[in-house]
Amino acid sequence: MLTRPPYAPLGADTLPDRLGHRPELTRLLGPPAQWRVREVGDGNLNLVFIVEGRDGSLVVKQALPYARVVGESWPMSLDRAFFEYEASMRLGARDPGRMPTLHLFDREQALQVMEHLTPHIILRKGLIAGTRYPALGEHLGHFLARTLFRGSDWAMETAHRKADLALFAGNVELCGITEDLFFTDPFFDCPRNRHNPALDAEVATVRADRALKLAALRLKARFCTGAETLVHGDFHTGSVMVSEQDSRVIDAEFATYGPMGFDIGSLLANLWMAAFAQEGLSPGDADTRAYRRWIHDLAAQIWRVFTDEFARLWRSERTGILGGHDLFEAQGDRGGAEQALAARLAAIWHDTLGFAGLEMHRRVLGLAHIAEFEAIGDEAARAACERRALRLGRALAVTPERFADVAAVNAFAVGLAGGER
Ligand code: SR1
Ligand code: MG
Repeated sequence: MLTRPPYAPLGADTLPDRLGHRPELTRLLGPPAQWRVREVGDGNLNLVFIVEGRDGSLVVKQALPYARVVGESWPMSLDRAFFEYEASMRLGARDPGRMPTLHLFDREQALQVMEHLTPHIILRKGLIAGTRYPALGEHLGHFLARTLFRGSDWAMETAHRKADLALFAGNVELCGITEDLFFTDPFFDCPRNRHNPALDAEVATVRADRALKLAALRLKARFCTGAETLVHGDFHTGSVMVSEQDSRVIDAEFATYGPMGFDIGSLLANLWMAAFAQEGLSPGDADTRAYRRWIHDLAAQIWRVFTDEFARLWRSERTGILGGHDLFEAQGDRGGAEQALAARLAAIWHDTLGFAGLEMHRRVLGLAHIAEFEAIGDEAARAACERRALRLGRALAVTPERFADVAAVNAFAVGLAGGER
């Protein structure tokens, strides 16, 4: 009987020997003797290798049995590679062309071999560099609408949907990380937290802020109990890769059934934070303000494209458990279905604002910070940007009713940053 080797982490030096017999790689790369391997992972969890061969290049991603950002003291199940694979298949099918092509998944080795996206870079890095991406808003708005709608009770029939819910209920470890890191850690003195020392006063204020903590707990309840759809679960600007014309979504290992607004809020929060960071990265010039405006317009476009596409799908693909055609369209009452759509979008917007507010808190006060703020070398300048993120974040989480649309959030953000558009 052929025994499969037990899990072992790859290294740049061992990868050709370990994977050189797999046709999924040799077919695209050519002979392993000519492979050049670089480890390029800069995320919080996994190993990522770029493998270049005679005939092409590929990416190999492998989970480690611990969280890379902390080290072996934080053991972590390899199952996350399985959930990432399962989620990527679903998200990719719901919005074709937006996820990298997968060539191989090996559950035992917790590894995936996928398309090497080139000349793409991580969106976060593009935002730090001040690059504009003309197609990005449409791509991300569509991706959100299609994945969130098509994975929901409005689109899925009951047996398929329940089986899927049961499958992803197994992603307990990563879901637990989100529950802690997103909704709880930033609001108490958790040893995992870290923050800019110039923010000590703000940290004390946050931890004494009962209204904010109540909002955090309310939103945690939404996240834990609002299993509306299969969400990506970590949909920030580090999970998007971009070239001038293309946008791809990566890293779906945190996927879980959750509220639609979770992915949208995570993304918009990261855009609003990237806009705040501009002032610290290159203070005061007209280009900085113009680029900040571009980011704000991008946030507005994503929401607009999302709502338009969501409405289109609502009208054309609402065939799932919650479809409701018998109650409305079948009785000649299209207005009823439109009223339900408006209510759904209003609920998503409300959730989006709250989750965005908490994402801002955890990226300033929790374990996992963002490169946009970290790249601001001067502590006081960084604190000024982070403080604005905390102020906006609190307003979004505690008083979402103040913000009717993205324009209102953008205007509030501009006001915090000194007013000038
Ligand atoms: C220990 S994992 C920390 C964070 O990194 C991931 O990208 C997620 O955002 C997670 O919360
Ligand atoms: Mg990630």
